[in-house]
Formats: sequence, structure tokens, C-alpha cells
Amino acid sequence: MYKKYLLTLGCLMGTLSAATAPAPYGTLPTEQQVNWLRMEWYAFVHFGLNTYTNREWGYGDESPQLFKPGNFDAEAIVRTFKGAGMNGMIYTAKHHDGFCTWPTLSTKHNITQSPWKGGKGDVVKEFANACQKHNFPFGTYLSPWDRNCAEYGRKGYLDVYYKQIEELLTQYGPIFEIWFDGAMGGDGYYGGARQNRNIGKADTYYNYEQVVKNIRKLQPNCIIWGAAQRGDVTWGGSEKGFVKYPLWNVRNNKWISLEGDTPINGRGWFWHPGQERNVKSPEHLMQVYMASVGRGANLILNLAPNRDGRLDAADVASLEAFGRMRTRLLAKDYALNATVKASQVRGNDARFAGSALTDGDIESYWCPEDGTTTPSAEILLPEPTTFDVIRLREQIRLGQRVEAFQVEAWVDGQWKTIVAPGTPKEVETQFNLRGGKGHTIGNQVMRWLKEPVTTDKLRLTITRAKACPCISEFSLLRMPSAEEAQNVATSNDADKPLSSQGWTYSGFAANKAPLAFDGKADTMWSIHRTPSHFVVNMQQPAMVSGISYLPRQDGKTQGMTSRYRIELSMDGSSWKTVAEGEFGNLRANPVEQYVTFAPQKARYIRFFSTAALDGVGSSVAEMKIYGRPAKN
Ligand code: FUL
Repeated sequence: MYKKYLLTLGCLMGTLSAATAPAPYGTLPTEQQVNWLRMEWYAFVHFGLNTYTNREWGYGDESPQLFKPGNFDAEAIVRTFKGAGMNGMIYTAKHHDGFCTWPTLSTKHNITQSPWKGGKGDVVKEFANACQKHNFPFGTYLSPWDRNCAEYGRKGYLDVYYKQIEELLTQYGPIFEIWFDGAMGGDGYYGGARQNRNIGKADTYYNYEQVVKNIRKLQPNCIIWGAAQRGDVTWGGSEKGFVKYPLWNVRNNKWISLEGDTPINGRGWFWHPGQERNVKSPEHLMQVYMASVGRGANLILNLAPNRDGRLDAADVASLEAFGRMRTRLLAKDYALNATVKASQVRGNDARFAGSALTDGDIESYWCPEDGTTTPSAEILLPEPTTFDVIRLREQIRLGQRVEAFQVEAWVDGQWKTIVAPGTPKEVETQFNLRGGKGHTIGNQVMRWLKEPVTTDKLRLTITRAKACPCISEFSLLRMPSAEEAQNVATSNDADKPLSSQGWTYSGFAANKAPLAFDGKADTMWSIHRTPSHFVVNMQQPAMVSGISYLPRQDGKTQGMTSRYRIELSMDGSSWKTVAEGEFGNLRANPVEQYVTFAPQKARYIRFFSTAALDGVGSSVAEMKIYGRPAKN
């Protein structure tokens, strides 16, 4: 009785006491870096003159006449990527050979000189448009090294290069990532000089400090790859796709995350005749995934269109089979909703309780008191469960903290170590995948056990950390075979519109708000007022990741919402702004518009129409809210 009383008191104090959140530790990621890490994997597309010359690096003297992809279909390519569950694509707008695949004004060596579409084509635009249409992030690769340009290695080239950066970042909508490759200097055509050119230090020659500043101005959300370590992310260290583990995002006091890169085809980054013999198997791709994403990096996987402008069937088959395996792997977390008994909870505050580990919400986290760096938590499953992959996440917004962890399973009446804590010397390189040790966590780490384990009780112990750990997820997954995954439908989670059944609305002209969610383009929410807003109460919380907006379709532009702000809330009273901006080019092209943001848990969405075309008003013909259902 006394014990029970104490327990109740404890719980009461737990809910009443409001512990302060831990102070951030060390260098933190930017919001853009956090969002980027959550993209996990996306496609690389190498496509240009090398596609026609059977080369990986063009010399710079190739004739633009070679470029004629008769059946190029950017949308088909984007659909393939998206269908496989990829979360974006990056296209080589210019590779080292200097051929610009868009009608740039910076050099004559560009697409207008090719026979494709009578010199009126623009590959960058076709990819960018297809991506926008499918709500698929688009990025670009612009080789700093240019073996065609006569001025390369001299000051004159910089004007050319900066102009190219500016064109790509101002004419093609949002660019989620831009690559500044490290390969540079050496021999090349250089306008006919056919010389060796040495640029000295790339950082100095290209003036990356200034380049980065300019990009931040043009597209503040764009992730910068490379740029002599001045960017946001950098090379994972091998073109096989793996990154080294343990993985620390902070180096030299800067947060720079890693991206593992590899082509799906063993022949190289560009398309080569006969390459169907070299396609990597879905199982191999899973190893790549586990050794990149599974170690806390992102993965960029290259698929090269062929001379026709299409992806090879063999590459696509392997991509899709791997995509199904990945979807199946992530589809079920066997620890979801499991009870958690933590050794310590910060201020006994429910906000920092162990249950955050298994609540499916990547923002909430379990955290002990300051000064406690080796806490543990028992995870109690409702029944014996079999799994072979363990995934952990840290709340990286508070900094990367964990150096080593251990996982034990209760088997045959005793604790058995299934992930042993790593020591700093045991660095994982290559693909030594199964049975790996527990080192860093970061955004996420997946450990693939030597063999499946069956248990109903586990214990997670953080064995070394730089500050009190903030762990947001503990998941148990099961690795499928390619056969098991055969019939799995893949899709991009973030891409599913939530059903509007049962939703209620408030705000301005609330009685008309349902018309924005009725699937009918010819009915709309509208009001003679700017700014204005409506609130959607979804009744159930969801991890919300974006919206789509269809402007009024009746041919009128008056009161057409052209600027927006989106806020989310769990309780309908405290709100967080997740996106604001402009819906561009509506007058000429009032097509469906998409806004995406990092998934966040919300029950209420408040949509503000903050500006309108042609006078006062606010209107929405149709809106969809994207995300996936979440727990209360
Ligand atoms: C390297 C380049 O030299 C390769 O050709 C390829 O583009 C790869 C992704 O990056 O540094």
C-alpha cells in the first residue's frame, strides 16, 4: 500500500515537475541538414556526352552533335525512382567534359549545339519539371573541373562557372542539393590548348568561401556537397557506397554529414554498352544501404540513362527489387509501443521518459539527468518476437553525443549480448555488416545481427557518451530476402495523402473549408479577405510531411492565394510554423503546388493565405495533406 502510494506520488511529481531540456551539446546541425538526413537515399543521374562515347571522363573535345537521346523521358525516370521509394534525384548538369545540358549563356559548349529537339532542348528543365510535378526533390551536380573551357585554370573561368551556378540556382525551382566535386585539374582540351592545367588549391582557385555565400543567398535551403569542406555534406570516402563507422558528423568543429555514393551498375557512373552484365544485385544494394544509411550517412545511388534516354531494364529491375526489400525492412517495427523501463529519466518528467524510444515519433526522446552518460533502458515486448536488425536514433538537434552502446537480449533466463559496445579502435570499413559493434548513433544506426534473435525483453545500455544521451528511437526490424519482398508495394511514405474522412474545420469561412478537401476541383474554399486562414482538425495525430494546393480552376485569378504559411499543432492552441513561401507562376500556370517539410507530429493544420493575386481574397480549390498516421 505504502509502495503504491509512493508510486502514485512519484508519477504525480513526474507529470507535474517540468525538467528543463538538456542544453545542446557541441556543434549542431542546421535545420536543412536535419531535413536532409531524413531523406536517407536518392538517385544520382549521370547523363551527358559520355553516354555516347563509352567514357567515364570526357576530354572536353567531344562534339555536342553526339547528344541525341531519341526517347528521353524525364518523367518516366522520376516515376521509377519514386516508385522504388527514393526521396529525390541529383542530375549531372555538367560533368568534367564541360558539356552543359541546359541552354546556358556561359559557354557555347551546350545543349543548343546538339541535334536533340533541334537545339531547343533542356535536360535540366525536363528533370526539374518532372520532379516538381511529382513532388520529388531535385538537385544538381556541376563539375568545377571543366576540360572544355579555354579559360580553365585562369581567372576567366570563374566568371563562366559562377554564371553556371547562378543559372542553375535561379531558373529551375528549388534545388535540394548541389554537388561540387573534388576531381580537378590535369590535362584536357581547354579550347584546343590540350594541356595540363594545375589550379593549385581548389578552395582558393574557385573561392568556395564566396561560392557558398552566394548559394546561401540564392537558395538558403540548398545542401552544398563538397566545396572543399565548406559545404554541409561531404563524400563518404569510397565510390562503393559505404562510409566508415563509427561516424561523427562533427569534424573540426563543423557539422558536415556524409553521403555514401555508388553506381547501381559496376561499369561506372555513365551508361556503357553491354553493362547489363554488371548490374549490382538487390542483396548487394542492401549491403550498400546498411553500410551507408545504416551507419548514419545518406546514400546516393546512380542510375545512368542509356543513349536512348531511358534507364536500362536490368538496372531498374534491381533497383525495384532492392526498393521492395527496403520498404519491407522498414515497414514493421517490432518494438513499436513496447513498454520501456528506463534506469533514469530527466527530472522524472514524462517528456523525457523511456517510452519515447518506442513511440514512433523521431522528435521525442528519452534523456537522463545531466552528468549521466551511461543510462540503460529495458524494452519489454508483449510476446517473444524475432528480429535481426536493431535501429537506434539520437535526437541530433541537440548534438551528436553517443560514442558506444550495447544491446542485450533476455534469452534462456539470462542476458545475452547481441550488440557489443565498440571501442574506438574497431573501425568498420568495407561491408563487414553482420554482427557489428555499437559505436556512434547520430541520425540513425542499424546493426544487422549475425543471426535472428527471439526474445520478449531487451536492454539498451549507452556505454560511452560525450553528454547525457538523448535517444529518440529504438526499433527492431526483420531483414527480408529478395523473394520475401517480391510482392511488396513500394512507395514514398511522405507521398501518401491522408484521408480527409471525419476531419472538421474552423477559421475563416469554415463552412466552405470542406470544399477544399472534397476531391472536386470546381468547388473551393474562398473568402473576400487577405490574409485569411482555416484550420483542419484531423481528429487523429499524423506525422505530417507536406501539403498540395490546387489554385482556383475557374479561370479567374482574383483572390488566388499566392503566398502561404503552414502551422502545425497537437492541441489546437500552441502552433509551430513549418513552412511559408510563395506559390510561383500561378497566373500563367495554375497547376497543383507542393510544399514539403520535415515530418512532424500534428493533429491540427492551420493554412494561412497571406497574399493573393489581383486584389483581396483567399482561395483553395483543393488541398491534400501528406503524411502517415501516428499514435496519440
Ligand atoms: C567523381 C567523378 O570524377 C566521377 O566521374 C563521378 O561523377 C563521381 C560521382 O564523382 O569524383
